[in-house]
Amino acid sequence: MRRERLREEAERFIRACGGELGWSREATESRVRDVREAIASAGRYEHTAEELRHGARMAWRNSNRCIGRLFWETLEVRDARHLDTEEAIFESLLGHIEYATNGGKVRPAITVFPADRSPEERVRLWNYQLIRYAGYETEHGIVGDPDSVAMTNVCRKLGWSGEGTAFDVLPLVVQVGGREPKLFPIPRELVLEVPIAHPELAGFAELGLKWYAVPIVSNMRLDIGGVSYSAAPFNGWYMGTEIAARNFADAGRYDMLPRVASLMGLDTSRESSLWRDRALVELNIAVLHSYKRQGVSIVDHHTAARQFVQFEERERTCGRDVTGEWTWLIPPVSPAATPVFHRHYDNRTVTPNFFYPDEAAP
Ligand code: HEM
Ligand code: NRG
Repeated sequence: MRRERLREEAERFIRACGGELGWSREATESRVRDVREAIASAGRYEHTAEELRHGARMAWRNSNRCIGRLFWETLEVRDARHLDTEEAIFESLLGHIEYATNGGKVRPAITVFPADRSPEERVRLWNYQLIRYAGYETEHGIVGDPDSVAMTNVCRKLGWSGEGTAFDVLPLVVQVGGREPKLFPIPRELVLEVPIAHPELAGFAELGLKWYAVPIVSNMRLDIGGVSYSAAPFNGWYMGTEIAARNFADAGRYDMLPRVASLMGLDTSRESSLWRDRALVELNIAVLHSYKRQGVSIVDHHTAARQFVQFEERERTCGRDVTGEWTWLIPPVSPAATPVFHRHYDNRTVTPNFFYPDEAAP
């Protein structure tokens, strides 16, 4: 980023941070001067631990597509800016998985690795999420998660081979600067998973479905006050629909609706029997039931939507505008039965925020 722009972004962030954290006027202005000087002399500045913590929380608060933002202040920020080897970064990622999983009582967390010095010299995690199932193209179609076929091929080229089940956890691929990426399998005992059963439908467990406990998005770039952190994996807990209505149901993913419908004995010969809709509901019930039964954190879409409205109210009380992307905020099942469907959202991008790898901040 050009110096002038960086200085503006940095000052705006420091002032916002100071305002929200109750710094004195003198403290804020003195910090602004220091940051200005650092940028003028070195072309960059470093966040204090306090700024990093609050900046990451603000980034969550500003994530327009996220319905889970009520809890933004509880985000645990793990400062890993001092790590510069692939091995140390891998160890820290394992620490994140363990901390976040917490035996099922999921804790929202983010681990922040060194800031990007230049586009060529940055830490990159090639995985979309730290835990994700492989997808294999075979003669009989895709085995596993079709969404992971490209990443699975990348891992194979780097020397990895999976067992070939529908639920093989992909290894972590870590790249530092311009070096070759390194591949690290995740120890099995660190990956908490939930076998899916239905509270009433007996045959449901025989579908052999399971999913991992914690979604840890690892391909997004965190931007705070003009400083870019390409490696900053974060997690909360799942909303049931993400797994049941999309990962398991999409025709381009595990495509389970026909099998669930047949297990339920539904008439799939005509669309107007609404067999897809009925199968979807039972799939959602099964996922919520299974996570709850095993003591793994999960939220249903009605509760999440109400929590989101509470977030909007709290933000207004604090004098902040809420931005949001309606098309992502509404859940994929029964959207109009949630309050979010009936509200309007301003989809402006405010920073700090998370961006896709090669997406520029506005
Ligand atoms: C997106 C829920 C925590 C940042 C989403 C989505 C859901 C969701 C349902 C839409 C995902 C999709 O349709 O694929 C939740 C819940 C959380 C949580 C229930 C529980 C605490 C977090 C945390 C962060 C975060 C801790 C960051 C610190 C985001 C971002 C997106 C998102 C950046 C957009 C992802 C994209 O564009 O692909 N969230 N979230 N969320 N969430 Fe959250
Ligand atoms: N839909 C994706 C996960 C995207 C992020 N969702 C969260 N994030 N809940 C999936 O794996 O189904 N989070 O940080 O909690």
